[in-house]
Amino acid sequence: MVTRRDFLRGCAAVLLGSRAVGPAARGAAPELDPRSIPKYVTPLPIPPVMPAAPGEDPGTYVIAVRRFRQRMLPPGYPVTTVFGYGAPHRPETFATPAWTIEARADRPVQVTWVNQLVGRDGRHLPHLLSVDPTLHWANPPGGVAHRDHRPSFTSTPGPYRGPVPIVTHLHGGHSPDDSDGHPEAWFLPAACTVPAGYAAEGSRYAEFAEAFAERTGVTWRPGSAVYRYRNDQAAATLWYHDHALGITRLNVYAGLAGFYLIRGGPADLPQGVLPWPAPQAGDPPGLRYHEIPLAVQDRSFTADGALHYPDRRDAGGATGAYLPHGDVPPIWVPEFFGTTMLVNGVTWPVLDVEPCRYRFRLLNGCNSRTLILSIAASPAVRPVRAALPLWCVGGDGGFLPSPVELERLTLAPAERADVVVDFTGVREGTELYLVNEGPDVPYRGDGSDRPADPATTGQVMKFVVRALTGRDTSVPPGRLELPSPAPLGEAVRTRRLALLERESATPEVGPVAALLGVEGARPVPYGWHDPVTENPAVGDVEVWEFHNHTVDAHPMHIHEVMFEVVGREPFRGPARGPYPWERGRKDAVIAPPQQVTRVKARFDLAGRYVWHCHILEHEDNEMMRPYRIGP
Ligand SMILES: [Cu+2]
Repeated sequence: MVTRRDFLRGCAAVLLGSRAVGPAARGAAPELDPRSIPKYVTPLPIPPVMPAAPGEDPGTYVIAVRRFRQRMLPPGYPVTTVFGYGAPHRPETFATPAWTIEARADRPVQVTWVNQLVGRDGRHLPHLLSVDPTLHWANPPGGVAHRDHRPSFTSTPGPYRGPVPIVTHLHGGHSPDDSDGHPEAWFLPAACTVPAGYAAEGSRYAEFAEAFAERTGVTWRPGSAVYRYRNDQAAATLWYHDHALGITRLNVYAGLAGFYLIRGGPADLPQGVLPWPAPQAGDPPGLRYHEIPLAVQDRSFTADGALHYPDRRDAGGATGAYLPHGDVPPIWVPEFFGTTMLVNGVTWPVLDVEPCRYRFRLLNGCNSRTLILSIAASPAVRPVRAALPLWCVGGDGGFLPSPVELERLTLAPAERADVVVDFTGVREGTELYLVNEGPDVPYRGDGSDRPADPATTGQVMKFVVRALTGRDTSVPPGRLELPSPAPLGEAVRTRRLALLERESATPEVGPVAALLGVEGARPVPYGWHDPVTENPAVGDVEVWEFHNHTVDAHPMHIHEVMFEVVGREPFRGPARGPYPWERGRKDAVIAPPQQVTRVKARFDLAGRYVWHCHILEHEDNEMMRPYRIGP
């Protein structure tokens, strides 16, 4: 638990640190040509392990959000201003992606999340990116009465420049609702410049703070929230990221994401079976690792090194199309596709590997982009011929029933894959590439997708095979026996849900919102503000059907549960089971267009949760619904 004194000390550190940062670069600089950026010059950063709070029980963390600079582009280019997580008592820990939280199965973790997006003199920092105030979003200026609303305007507004709301979700966590990072449980920094009348917290913050205090005795300080994670779940690759209402796409794009790994328990393998070691707390720099998390993200930059994200919606010059005159949000864009590929926070990195086995925990941390990954001998030849297979051993929620040998791995936003790559026998000096054949536009998965630009976003990272320095004692992937989760059993009901879109009344503009709803003879769309329509009883096993009436695939994510993928059924065509790499437990599933995608889950913690599309632009603009477990 952070004390008041620690909290103030944390703020003071920000005040000092912020002088070096200066205001975020805005506007004028042209976009950086991705083809001009040299590839494979920056060594892959491997996120170290997040240190626990000093003087506290193990498993107790204080993690703040700050603004700082980080080298994302190669040497010789400007550094990039980002948001990121870190431990306030160790300023060098602030990074994006964040340092990894290492958790053990069945040992709870407590994190005090602190919003330190404040600058010199304790003034709040505005967002790095353009916040669209016309969405149904956190809306702090609405005050207590109109926070978490869609505000009304008499003329088309510019971006919101006020204090930034944050709230952290542990993605894949079996978390009580007070610790789940509900989108309306956000909080502003405890800054001296929050204007009078602004809401400092989201509309659900107080009720979760009260529930948390009641069950733990721990109270939340202004500008922070304390969460407890049970970790009573299978060993798996989780991640934590921001989830504030209507601004998640910008907070995550600015850098608010990190890995959270659960190890141990009956659903893990003994250490040494899979390639090892992974980073551990307190490691000195420069160690070699054979288990490495890889967060793949697309980003665009301006020539001054700033992150580039669209600051307006193109309405074909029809200014009357924008809210409040028309129906088009002036800044929000329906999807985002960056022009460069980053792994662990740097563009197109290179990793020296030994001719032996590696375990890579892959995360698609992109806002909108679906990846189709392979390992190839040539970076730009298409179609890709795999030089080495990807042995998929696990997914979002833990291990698969058996290893799956893949030439290509499809990974939608938020999905994870636990993969073994065996470089054994590859000649020293060989160069191999992680390449991407997913599209530079929304993924459809119906065979019509065109691969990403082979010169830029079609490339991800390079491996250079060096000399072997030790004996590989891990088990070859084809011979692995994996711990399999027990099946969930019969469902007590099936919910028929619909994935929908709303088109602008102005021709040629396209969608103005993505929507969820209830399937029927005519699907009924609901917005975020509509009452809960999904209310499983505690302990119920249910099948949820996603009837996708749109033209693109949507990666659907349900909080609180790890589901089984039952399968997919085209609106006109035969049903199929899950893909082999989807046969473990999952928390996100690709729902292709014009198909029904079925998942089955046990809902077992009473409370208020959400389900949503994990294309962050969709999630931020109505493609998210509240749901409730139990009374
Ligand atoms: Cu979507």
